[in-house]
This record gives sequence, C-alpha cells and structure tokens, in this order.
Amino acid sequence: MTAITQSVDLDRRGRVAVLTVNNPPVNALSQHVRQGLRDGVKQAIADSAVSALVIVCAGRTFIAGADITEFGKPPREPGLHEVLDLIESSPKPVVAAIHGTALGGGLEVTLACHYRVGVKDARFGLPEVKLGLLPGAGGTQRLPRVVGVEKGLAMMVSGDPIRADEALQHGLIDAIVEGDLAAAGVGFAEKVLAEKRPLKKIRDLDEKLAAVRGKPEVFANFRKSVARQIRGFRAPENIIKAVEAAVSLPFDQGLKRERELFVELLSSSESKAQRYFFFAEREAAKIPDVPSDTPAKEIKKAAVIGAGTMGGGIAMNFANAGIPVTVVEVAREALDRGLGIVRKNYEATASRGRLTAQDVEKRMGLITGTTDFNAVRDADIIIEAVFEEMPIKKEVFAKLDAIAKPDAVLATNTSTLDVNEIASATKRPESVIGTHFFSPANVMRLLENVRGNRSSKTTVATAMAVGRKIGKVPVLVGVCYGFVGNRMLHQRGLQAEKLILEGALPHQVDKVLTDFGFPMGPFAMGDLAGLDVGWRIRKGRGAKSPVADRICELGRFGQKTGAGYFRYEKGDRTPIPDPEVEKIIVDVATAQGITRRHVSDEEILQRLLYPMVNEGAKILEEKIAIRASDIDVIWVYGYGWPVYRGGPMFWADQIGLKALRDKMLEFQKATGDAFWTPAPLLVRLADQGKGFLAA
Ligand code: 3H9
Repeated sequence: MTAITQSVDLDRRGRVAVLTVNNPPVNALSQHVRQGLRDGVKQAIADSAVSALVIVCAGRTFIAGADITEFGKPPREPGLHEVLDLIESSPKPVVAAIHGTALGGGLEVTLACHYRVGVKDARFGLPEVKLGLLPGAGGTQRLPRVVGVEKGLAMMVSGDPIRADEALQHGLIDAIVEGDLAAAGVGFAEKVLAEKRPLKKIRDLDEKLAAVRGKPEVFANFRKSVARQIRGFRAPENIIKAVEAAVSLPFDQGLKRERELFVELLSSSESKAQRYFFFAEREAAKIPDVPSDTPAKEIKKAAVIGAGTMGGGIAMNFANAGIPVTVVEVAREALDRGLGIVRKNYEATASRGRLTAQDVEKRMGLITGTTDFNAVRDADIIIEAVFEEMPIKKEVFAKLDAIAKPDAVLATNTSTLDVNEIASATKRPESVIGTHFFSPANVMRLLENVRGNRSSKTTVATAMAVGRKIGKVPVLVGVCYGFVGNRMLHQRGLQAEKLILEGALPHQVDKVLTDFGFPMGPFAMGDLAGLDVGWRIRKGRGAKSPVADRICELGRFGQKTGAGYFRYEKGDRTPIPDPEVEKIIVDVATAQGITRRHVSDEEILQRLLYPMVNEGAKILEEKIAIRASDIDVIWVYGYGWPVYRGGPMFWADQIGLKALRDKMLEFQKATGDAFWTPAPLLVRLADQGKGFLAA
C-alpha cells in the first residue's frame, strides 16, 4: 500500500489498482483528496501491471461532496475538473465502489468513472441546491445523460438522494454488491476486463437528451411544477438552465455553461447564507459544557401527558421513530378524540402515498392511550403537554415525581412558563427540562430545549439526543418568557399592530414578509392559529388589543370561522383583504387620534424585523441562546425565515449593525418610544464595526 497523500492510498490487488480515500468524517474532496486521486490515477495508468482501477472510501461514507470549508477561499490545484477528466479519459476501466452517501462532488467523481457499483443501503444525490449551488463538476451535464432529463432535474432541484435500488433501476449504478466493498469493486473490475466491456463514458451518451431535444415544454412544465417550492431561491433556476444547456450544446460547451452558472451562484448572497446555515445547524448540536461524549439516557419508552393537538403530535414523533409511547389523558373521551386525530393524520399521509396501510397500523400500534397516570412508570422520558397554566403544570410534575423511574427525564412542552418553577414541584429538578415543540408538532423540525437552572448535563444531553432521534433540529436555550423564538416574534407582533393603525393594511404588511420569503405574514398567521385564543387570554388578564378585540367580537376567529383579519372562500385558505376589517382599523385609528399615512414597504420591513434582531441581541447578552447562529436555526426551522437569508442575526450582519442601530435610533427619535432603544450588545458591536457572528 502506498500513501499518495495524507488522505489517499494506492494498493494493488492482482491487476486491479485500488485507490482508497480516507478523509474523515465524510471524505470531502479537500485539496489533498483531489491531489491524491489525480496522482494515484496517474500512477495506476502508468503502471503496466495494472489493468483496471477501483475507487473506494474508508470510514462511514463514500465522498460526500466538495469540501464546503474551501468555498470562498482562493482555489487550490488541482481543480476537481482536472481530476475527473483524468479519470474519464483513463485508458483502463475505472470502477467506483460506493457505500454511505455519494453526494455532490462525490457523485460527480463516480459519474466520471466508467462503472459504478454500490451496497444496498448506499444513497446517491446531488444536494448542492441546498447550499444554494449547482453541481459544478459536470453533474448537470452527466446526470441527465444517465437518468434522463426529468429525473435528473427532479434529483438536482430537490437535492434529495435516491436509494441504491432506484439508482440501479435508472442506470445510475451498474450493480448492487455485497460483502467487502473493495473486494466487490475489484471483482466487478475483473468482470469488466474478462468480458472486455467498453470504457463507458457518460459524456458520450446522447439518447436520453435527444428524447427531449426540441421539446421546450419539458422544461416549461418542470418549472411550473416546482414554482412554489423554489420561490425566492436562486440555484434551482440555474440548475434548470444548465440542464437546458446539456440538451442543446455539445458536452464541453455544456460544461462551460455549467461553470458560468456555478460561479454566479458561488458569489450569490443566497448561497453564502445557505452555506452559513449548513454549519450553523451542525453547530447548534454543540454545547460548550456538555461535550458530545456526555452520557445520554437511552430512550426505549416514552410517555406524553395530554392528548391534545400538541400531545398527539409529539407522540407521533416517537412512533415515527419506532419508539413505543404512552399517551395519558384525564378523560376517556378526550383521549379517544386525541388518538382519533392522530390516526386521521396518519391516514391522510397514507392517502397521499407517503405511508402504507401497514405503516399506519405499525405506528398506531406503538401508541398506547390510557387514563391511568401510573402507566408512565417505566417511561425513560415523559413529556408533559397539558394546559398552559402554572398550577396545572406543577400538579402534573408533582405527580410525575411520585411515579416516574428515578432516572427518567421529565420534560415540559410549555411555550411561556418558567421551567425552573415547574421543576420546583419535583424533588428532582436536575431531571427536568423544557422541550418546546412547534405546531404542528409532528411536522415542524424545530425543538427548543429549555435548560433549567438545575437541569443536569445528562438531562440536557438526553433531550438533545432524543430530539435528533425523532428527526428534529434541537437547539438549547435558557429560561425566559417566550424563550428565543416567541420572545422575538412578540416584538414583531407589536409593530405589526402599530403599523396597521398608522396607515398600512394587513395584506400590505403580510405581503412585505411573504416577498421577503416567509411563507406567511403575521396577520395570515394569526388567522391560521385562531384569534380567539389570544382574545380569551387578553380578557382574562384585562389586556386590550383594540383591532383584534373588535374583530373577535364579530365572531371572526380566523380561518376556522371563514374570517379573521382576512376573509376566506369556502374550502380555500387564500386570505382575501376585507373592507370590513379596513373600516375597523380606520375607526380604531380615528378613535386613538392617529392620522393615517402612507407607510412604505421598506419601513414595514425594518419595523417588523429590526426589533427582532434587537431582541436577539438581548437574548445573546442574557445568554439565553448559546450563540447567534442558534437563533438563526430557531427562526429558519420554527418560523419559516427564508434559509437563503440565513436567519435574523446573519441577515443583520449583512445589513451592517451600525446601519441597523442608527435606523433604530431614528425610529426612537421620531416616535419618542423607548421600544426603539438599541440593546447594549448591538450598540457595542456597531461601535466596534463587528457583527453578531464575527463577535
Ligand atoms: C459540492 O460538492 C460542489 C460540487 O458540485 C463541486 C463543485 C466544483 N465539506 O452532517 P454531519 C462536516 S457541494 C466539509 O453532522 P451526518 C460537518 O460540518 C457539497 N465539511 O454528519 C460536520 O462537521 P463537525 C455537496 C463537511 O453523518 C461533519 O462533517 N455535498 C461536509 O449527519 C459531520 O457532518 C453536500 O452538500 C462537506 N461537504 O451526515 C453534503 N459535509 O462534526 C453535505 C459534512 O465539525 N453533507 N461536513 O460539525 C451532508 O449532507 C452530511 O454531512 C452527510 C453526513 C449526509 C454527508
């Protein structure tokens, strides 16, 4: 075995050379990997004792793509194209032997090989779109030549990988192999040699491209089918253009076009934000004083207290992950209703073809409903999702304390209440933590794990691990009213209310945010969630929100009553501006002596989002969030902040904190409202010319 570089070895098995890439953790195509592949392939070609080559990877996966940390830095030789040219033009057959995930540049390496074999559980994909990029090493030109234009477009625009059986069916791999992978690769290479199979170069294939040549409707239809899903993103359109080039241009010219389109994306703000976010998401898993080797409790059984909308959704997460879960409710009727909704949800998914009837039964089989609190006795984690009232929560926790196993994690799904106070109802506050799910709990990816003053490291590590296990993106936060997400959202809500009194209308406010990239604005969101909830809470507390109160007094509770801030046609969720609401707004403004004026879209955006950033700064200073990027992860996964704008803190850094602070001061001067006082951290960073992320 010869070490070509620190990450690539060359070995010979009979007449087959085996190049092994070993660049943990994911075998990214760092400079030394590219060099190792180039020099290793050259050596093998030059070696007269070698008749064929196999490329294989050590560790947990085949090459998972370009090394993302190298993007934005000066390019270093050799480029990936040079390596791929060399592989493709090798006079000796090159076979890629694949396990784990062959992604991005990794899949592109295999597409330059003459043959590809993979193990049964390997995955194949071009996920560059998720980084705001396109496959820039020939992927847009080669993939459609193998799998066809429509399949290629679908794979590249979604970025989702396909399984080995599907890859085989589409000709993306030549065989599924078993046993030792390098040996299987060598065996396949021997077969190629013995059968004198040709050097299959994907660049020379044309049949699947010819099938759509002169049929622009194929692209037009594709664009139409993904229009909603790609709104606001830049990369998908460039991918489509690159594939159009594959169809209309000779291979080398197509590659040139791909390069231009790639370079355009590489320097785009969207890709910069998406690449930042890739690392932000992974960073959120790291907790400085709870290292990754902190023992987490294994969760074999879970329990949820409360079979309401949240409780049912939370239970589904466990069932989906194959973990048995007991759902406890006080009354049989409420329990049956809750579990009935869970079943309806699963059946709806099955009717869309995304679950089989057996899956539905299997998952329902993992959920046990009961009215007997003692049934939680053997659960490793118990999540309380009862009514949002402190006395009730404390009563539940006192009960749990008496029943639960000594080492069980006791979690509360509170969205506003003090986790420390809830923990004080037990004799084991170290086992108590908040697990704040977002609605619908079985769909939304965000999980705010709320660390109490006394939550133990094991409790924290367990809540983070279980979050990942059930498919969530857990972010650890501290205790404060509303935690991170809702606390920031509240600031936005206050301004939204003011803006409509000053002169904007709900649809204008909402449009500014949907144009920015949010799936909906604050008023449509209120209508979706139901306006009556807030109204009842306000009445209980003697609080007022004049416009919202008047709307509720008319029985307009939002979508469920066909009207709220907007009106809705039967069976349609499209918000339609309503003159009746406009009249209420104008009346309230008049009663408050406000002279309505034209409010620009720019002002709306600044007034909605700057206060959120300011609150984020306070949250950071209070150490409620560990780092600025965690706040961004919360906003992207919990509130639909467009990922191509990175998140509020990243976005603020792009604007520049000085400009942001100055604008806040301007609003403060104009209104005399202390609301606009910039947070001390914001002021400090602005003075130092720094950003939240570079701080
Ligand atoms: C591309 O290929 C462009 C081409 O077209 C060529 C153009 C010329 N680079 O996710 P994990 C790190 S674009 C650098 O927790 P998992 C990651 O940050 C690329 N680092 O593991 C983490 O570090 P840390 C196209 C990378 O098992 C550690 O590896 N490819 C890269 O849950 C473990 O990652 C992609 O977009 C990278 N490419 O999932 C694939 N990838 O431990 C991106 C990962 O310090 N990667 N790291 O936090 C993935 O999707 C997942 O990492 C993967 C493994 C599925 C592979």
